[in-house]
Amino acid sequence: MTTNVTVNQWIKEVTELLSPDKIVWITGEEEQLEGLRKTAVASGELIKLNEELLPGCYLHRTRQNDVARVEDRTFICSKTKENAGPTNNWCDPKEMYQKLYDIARGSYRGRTMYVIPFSMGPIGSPLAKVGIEVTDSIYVVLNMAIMTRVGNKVLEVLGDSNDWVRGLHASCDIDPEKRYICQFPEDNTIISVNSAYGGNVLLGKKCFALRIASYQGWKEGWMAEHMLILGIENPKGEKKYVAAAFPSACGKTNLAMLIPPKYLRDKGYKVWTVGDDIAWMRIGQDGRLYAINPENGFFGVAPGTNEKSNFNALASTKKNTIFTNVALDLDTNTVWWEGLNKDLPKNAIDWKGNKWDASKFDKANKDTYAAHPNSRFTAPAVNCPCISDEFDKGAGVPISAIIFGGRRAKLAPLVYQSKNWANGVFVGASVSSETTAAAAGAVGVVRHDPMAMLPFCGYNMGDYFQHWLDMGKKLGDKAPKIFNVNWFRQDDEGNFVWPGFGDNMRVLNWILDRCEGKADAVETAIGYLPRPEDIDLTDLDIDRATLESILAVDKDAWTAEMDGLTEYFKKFGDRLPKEFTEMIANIKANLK
Ligand code: GTP
Ligand code: SPV
Ligand code: MN
Repeated sequence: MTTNVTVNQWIKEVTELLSPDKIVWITGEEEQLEGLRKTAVASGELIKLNEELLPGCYLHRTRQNDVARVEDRTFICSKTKENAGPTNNWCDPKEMYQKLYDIARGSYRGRTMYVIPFSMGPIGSPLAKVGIEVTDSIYVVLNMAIMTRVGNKVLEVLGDSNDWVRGLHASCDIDPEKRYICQFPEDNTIISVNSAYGGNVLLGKKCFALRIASYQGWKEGWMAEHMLILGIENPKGEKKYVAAAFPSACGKTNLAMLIPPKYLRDKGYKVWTVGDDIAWMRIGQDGRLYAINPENGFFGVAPGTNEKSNFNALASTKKNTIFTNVALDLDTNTVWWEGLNKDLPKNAIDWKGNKWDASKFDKANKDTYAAHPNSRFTAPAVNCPCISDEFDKGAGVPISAIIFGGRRAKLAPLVYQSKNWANGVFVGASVSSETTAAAAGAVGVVRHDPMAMLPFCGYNMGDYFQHWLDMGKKLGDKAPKIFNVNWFRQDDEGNFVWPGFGDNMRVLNWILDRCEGKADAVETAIGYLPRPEDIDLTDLDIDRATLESILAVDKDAWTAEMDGLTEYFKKFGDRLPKEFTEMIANIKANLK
């Protein structure tokens, strides 16, 4: 409870709208959360897992129609359609409020309204911001208590301020036809109805920390980005930080927690995780760009996570973790997913709640999978063996390099460096990537996803590109260097060419060396590329010709890519920075 007038007024309004039987304020105390876990287990909302093997861990299954973000039902309700821009669904705020209120009205009847005060960023950090989410789902409360900092302390730092984000979540009937995820950036308000899954309902995450915050950053002169943040410590003990934007399910969590190859570990290289999904970045007093991770946990993709691919992520899930839509191994009362190990469980329940028949498992048929391809773990960041000392400090870490990337079977080389900040902004804006299971819809279709922010930019993306250019002008020669990477090149048989995962450290080292002017490169039409000998291949079984194949710039394919980009950029009309058109013309001329 609080004496904040704006908070109390809003709680009164939503109470009248939703008609809950009871109101419970989330205090942040462990005792209260433990009581909620017990209630959820009793109702079947959560399944308690093996306390010895997975202490404090639970499994939750969502409805089969509610397993991912829903981009076609996500709206930016700014006053004018132009301000939402050509890449967002838009609806007039008045109309949308009315529609959502009609859907949500009375829907908490017979239920409890949980009020969750939460902080994005360490409580009280000058870079942190406060939100309040009301929900009728204990699953949401428990996930928010892992993913954000919740409770009374948040209300204390908020004081009498009106600078907080309103988040209303109502599960309703989980009716996909009435599902809406709506942001009202000018009102600091989010309303989400008829879903109970991840990014649709943990309103601190994509809705606030990206869609609302990107709008705030535009207005206030900072940046909210879909980026991991990691620290690389060299043998001298010096730490450098990089931020990287890849689309959903394209390797942020993996890169953020990577374990360097043995020959680099032996030399003393270490990697520290600051964040795995979202970065808020501001220009610091020394003129450099500083980043914080506004989250407090990881909502990570389960399938493919194993001891070898991502040891640190797996270790993070060994206690106090909530698993969503993975399989339940009845013999051990633990969880399983495709890619965890080779021992398919013999006695398991799949993510749909049915007995799973391992003998019918067919890699090519997702219907036979035990875990949903977008099944996830919600794990506290403190569990991560390589969590950075800086994670919980509010000051942020100085960023040396910004990396963009996507999932491209062809074309995009392993790595290249942009020619300068403005060209780097163009490189980010030109990211295309194959769609993944993180959002409902077709998987594996190449689409434009500028800065990995297509589903998350809370305003006109033309203005967003301009904001990036303006930040570069303010940063001047202190601006991070900008790179592009692609871990996902495939050969003609569909195998990944680059080993990826921990071996991506070899590419990070080239990137950092470039930042310090210590590594060579060749200038090409698209940017600076390493020569094959510039990437350290110690202990790696990859021949030079193979490496050359993913470091080549195919002139015809790149010319076609530039033509596609020209078409795509047309949708931004006069809001498209003029620089971009000039750069495309330049690249095409240089490709000839
Ligand atoms: P969101 O949480 O949706 O934002 O995803 P993310 O960007 O954090 O992706 P994540 O690290 O969870 O990786 C998604 C998938 O990509 C997993 O199946 C990984 O195994 C796979 N992956 C990650 N890094 C690499 C890599 O370097 N090479 C290959 N081939 N696959 C990778
Ligand atoms: C993503 O889709 O980028 C995620 C998962 O990180 S969700 O929280 O569902 O958005
Ligand atoms: Mn994400």
